Amino acid sequence: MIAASVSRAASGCTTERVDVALVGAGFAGLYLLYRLRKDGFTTVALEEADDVGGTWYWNRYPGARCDIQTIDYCYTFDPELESAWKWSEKYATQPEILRYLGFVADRYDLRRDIRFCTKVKRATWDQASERWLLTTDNDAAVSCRYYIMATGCLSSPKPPEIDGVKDFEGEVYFTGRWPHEEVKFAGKRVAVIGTGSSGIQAIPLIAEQAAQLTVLQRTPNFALPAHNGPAPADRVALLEGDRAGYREQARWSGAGVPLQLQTVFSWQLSAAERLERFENAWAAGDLFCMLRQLWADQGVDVDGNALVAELLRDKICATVKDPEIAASLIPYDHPFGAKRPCLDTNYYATFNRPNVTLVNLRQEPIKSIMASGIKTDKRTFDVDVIVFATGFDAMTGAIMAVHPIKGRGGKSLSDVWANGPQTYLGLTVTGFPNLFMITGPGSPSVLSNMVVSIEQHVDWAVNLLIAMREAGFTTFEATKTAQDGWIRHMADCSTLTLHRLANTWYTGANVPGKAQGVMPYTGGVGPYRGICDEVVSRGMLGFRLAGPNVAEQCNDGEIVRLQPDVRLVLKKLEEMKLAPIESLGAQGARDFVAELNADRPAGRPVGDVADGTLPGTDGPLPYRLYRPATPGPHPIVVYFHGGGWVLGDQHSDDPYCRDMCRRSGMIFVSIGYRHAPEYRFPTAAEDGYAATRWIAEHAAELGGRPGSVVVAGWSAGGNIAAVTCQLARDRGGPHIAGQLLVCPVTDCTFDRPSYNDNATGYFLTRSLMFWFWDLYCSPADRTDPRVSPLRGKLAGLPPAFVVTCEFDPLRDEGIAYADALAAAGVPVEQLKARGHIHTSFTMVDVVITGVSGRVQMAEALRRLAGLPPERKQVDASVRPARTASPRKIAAAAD
Ligand code: N01
Repeated sequence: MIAASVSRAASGCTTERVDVALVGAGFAGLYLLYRLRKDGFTTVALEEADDVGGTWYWNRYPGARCDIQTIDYCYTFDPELESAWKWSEKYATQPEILRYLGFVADRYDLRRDIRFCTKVKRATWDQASERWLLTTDNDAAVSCRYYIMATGCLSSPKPPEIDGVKDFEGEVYFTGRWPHEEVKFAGKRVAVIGTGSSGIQAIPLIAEQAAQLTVLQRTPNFALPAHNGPAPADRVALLEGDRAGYREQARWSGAGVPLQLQTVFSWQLSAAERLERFENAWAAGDLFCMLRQLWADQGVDVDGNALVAELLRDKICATVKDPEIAASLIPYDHPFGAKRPCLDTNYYATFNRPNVTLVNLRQEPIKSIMASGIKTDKRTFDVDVIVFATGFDAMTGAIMAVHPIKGRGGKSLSDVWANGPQTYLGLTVTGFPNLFMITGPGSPSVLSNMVVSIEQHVDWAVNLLIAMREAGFTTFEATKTAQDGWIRHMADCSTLTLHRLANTWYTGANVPGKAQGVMPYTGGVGPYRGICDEVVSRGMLGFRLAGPNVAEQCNDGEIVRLQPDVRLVLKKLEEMKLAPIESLGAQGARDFVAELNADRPAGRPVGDVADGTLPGTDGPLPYRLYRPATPGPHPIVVYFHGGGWVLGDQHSDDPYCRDMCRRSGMIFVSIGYRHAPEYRFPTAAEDGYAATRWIAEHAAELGGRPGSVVVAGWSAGGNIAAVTCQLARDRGGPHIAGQLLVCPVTDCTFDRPSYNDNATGYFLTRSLMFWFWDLYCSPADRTDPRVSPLRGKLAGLPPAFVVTCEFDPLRDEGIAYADALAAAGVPVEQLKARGHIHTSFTMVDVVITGVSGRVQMAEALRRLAGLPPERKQVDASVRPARTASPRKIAAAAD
């Protein structure tokens, strides 16, 4: 039992002065109190409820449980606490979690610093004293140096937005504010509005008691069975075998639970293998298994996701006996996982009960609530009880709506966030000095095991306060540059997942009029932790620190300028401590690249892949042809692979060629041109031209559309493509309809800024480019347009689409070539890819943020070939028959 709470509200109007005041006594508030006290800060916690528990205090509705396994959903800061508490079930009930939080509060004697039944009415930053002044509803004000919101993400229930709630004469309950006394449903007619996690947990239990239950569903949600019971033995054994290691793995994982990521893609599995994986995850009764462990593309790609969604739909059909009810319960409007899925116990089977009615509000919306019940536009339901399971003003509601927060210059947080929340790291806000939010918008929070995120945030924040105290600083504030950078990084991260494709509380779409955008950090718990650590190791990058007797410190800047997945790739490469490629010799470098390529994700299926040879100037040249699955003839793209004229072959850009073939609906022919140092300049260029000529002349034999070809190439291949266009113009053909140049080499000088700015650290280095040039071309030949096409005549060349990447040594020469083409009257489009590196677009299914660039390239290829715009082709085999609406989502995903 939780001990009786003690409020120690000060009497009269005295102002309590503390180092830190915090709001909330849930998981975050309790751990904050523990840490702050341990580290010598005077602290007070203000809590509206009369006891600890936070969300677990308020959400007492029947069936409320956690849906992350409880051995993971608990504090890890004190191993003794871990051994002092034993969970009774795999998913603990709300009363057990509340008992646990009471136990923690007692164990560390935290209640003496909590003022219960205290609501903060206003928080104001006082510039003169550099302190926050809090006024409360029980007269006792607080003056604090630091103010911390530990108010949770799902604490502010959202009004139901239905007319007439006040007219209802029966009982009304909100799942998010459930009474402490038992609610009796026996013999009553009950209506539940809302089928999110709360509704889905409560509905089966209410149905067991009520005389009649009417479930009013606006949007169906995906739910899977919890299969609750004892914690799974294998998981417990893992934890107990190496508790510290297990916890550490969780801290660096994607979602705060130590699970291995899947590396196999859906298209590498047969339907039977996919089904087996799905059934195993279904049997495991674990959200994360279903969300992350089936196949690698399920969370990032609409097609991979549609496969899971369809299997889940089959389960609903198999459980619900009435096909019409089953059809209403099946979600079609969002990818699985884009909206928070639910764990249930007998949810779908509940709709087989004779006392349960499902009302599909999409077919008959609620018109109003009346004295006797609920009126839809087709019927009236007389009920005794209405349960609103209508959710929360999530992420920002508890921070903004609860009380005005006025920062520097009297600016209010709700004004500053009127167009959506803006934070640095999800922890701080520019203009609001000395304010922390634990799991604020921009933190991994609700997309993670909350307790893991909370412990990280609290440790990071308190460690900052300690470091400031030691250095004599008394204020911190995020800079605008840092915050703007974080907002950009958040937007980049949101393209890594499918959350942006659903209308949910993650995006603010559940609250009418709320600004919309993905609010939690989608880049993962481990990467987030690494970024926070980097902020510290780079001298509190993005923070202005000041104090009365010390010089102000501000290392301004953006913490992440790379695309999030590019950053991870580079970190992995850094950890591998590879020798510079140029130190390996030509053969060693080729072996190394072959080894790297062997480990990369296999490219996706296309209609047909055929290897062949074509006659070059001095003998046969190998090629690989990729044909789309659609009926031909298709226009042909002659493709030149990357590799600095030294590395690679006709297979080495296989995933890129497959992807572009699928997206553009065009044949790709990748040419095995000869390489340096065995064949130096101008062999590669002449091979490229000869191959293009032969393919153009034999287009029909290859199944292609005769008349003209498009050329494309990446890196040195981009160089060959550009040169081929100049040679074709000057040598009387073939006719080239357009050129796609991806990060091309266009010039022999190394003095453009990108060569220095990006000289090292972004995979392709300045020194590697020196080596490539040396092997391919002697200095005397380097200004020849057949290797430096920027120095050639540019008028009369085919239209071009030129792609450059921000963190590529070759960036500026690519831009220079595009600009020079335009100046010469050639139609040119440019894609300047922010945050990308030289290899971003060819690392298919590794650099997910490269997809939108390849979509643009494919569209450009179609334009260049004179084809109408078309959405990407998707295999019939992976397009489930029932999913009509996900097509819309697929289009949005592109
Ligand atoms: O809220 P929700 P929730 N008329 O927003 C419907 C966590 N949680 O409290 O989708 C009719 O998900 C609304 O319909 P629609 C978990 O993270 C965890 O259930 O907007 N219907 C939706 O069906 C969860 O995701 C656990 O069309 C209206 C429902 O109400 C989050 O809390 C347990 C309506 C709201 O669903 C929120 O869950 C419980 C209207 N005017 C919650 N307005 C665990 O297991 C809203 N709806 C740990």
